[in-house]
Amino acid sequence: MHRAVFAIVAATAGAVCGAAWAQSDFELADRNHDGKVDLQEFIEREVEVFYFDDANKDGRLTFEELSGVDPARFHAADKNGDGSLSLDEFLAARTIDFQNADQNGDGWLSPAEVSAAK
Ligand SMILES: [Ca+2]
Ligand SMILES: [Ca+2]
Ligand SMILES: [Ca+2]
Repeated sequence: MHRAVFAIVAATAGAVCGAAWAQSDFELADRNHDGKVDLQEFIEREVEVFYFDDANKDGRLTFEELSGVDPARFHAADKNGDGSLSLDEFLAARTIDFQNADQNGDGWLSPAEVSAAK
C-alpha cells in the first residue's frame, strides 16, 4: 500500500528541504526504538520539525525560515508558488525524501540508509 502512495508522490516532484539528518534525529524519530524509522514515524517527526522551524508561527515555512535549504528544492516543494511551504507541501516533499532514502524499498529507514542520504 505504501508503494502505491510513494509512486504517486514521487511522480509529482523532486526531493526538497535538504536538511540533513543527524544521528540524534534518527533516534528522535524512531519512537518505538526498533532501530528503524517507518514513514509514519518519519512524518510525525517532520511535523515537529515544521513547527520548530516556523519561527514566526504563521503555519508556513519561508525560504528564510528553512536556513540552508537548496533554492531549487524549496521551489519544487512550493506547489502553489506562494513563496512559502504549507504543512502539506512540506510533508509531501519530505515523503519523497523518505522514499529516496529507503534504498532497499522495504518501507523503513535504517540508520545506514539515513546516513547514506546525507
Ligand atoms: Ca521505529
Ligand atoms: Ca513561518
Ligand atoms: Ca506554497
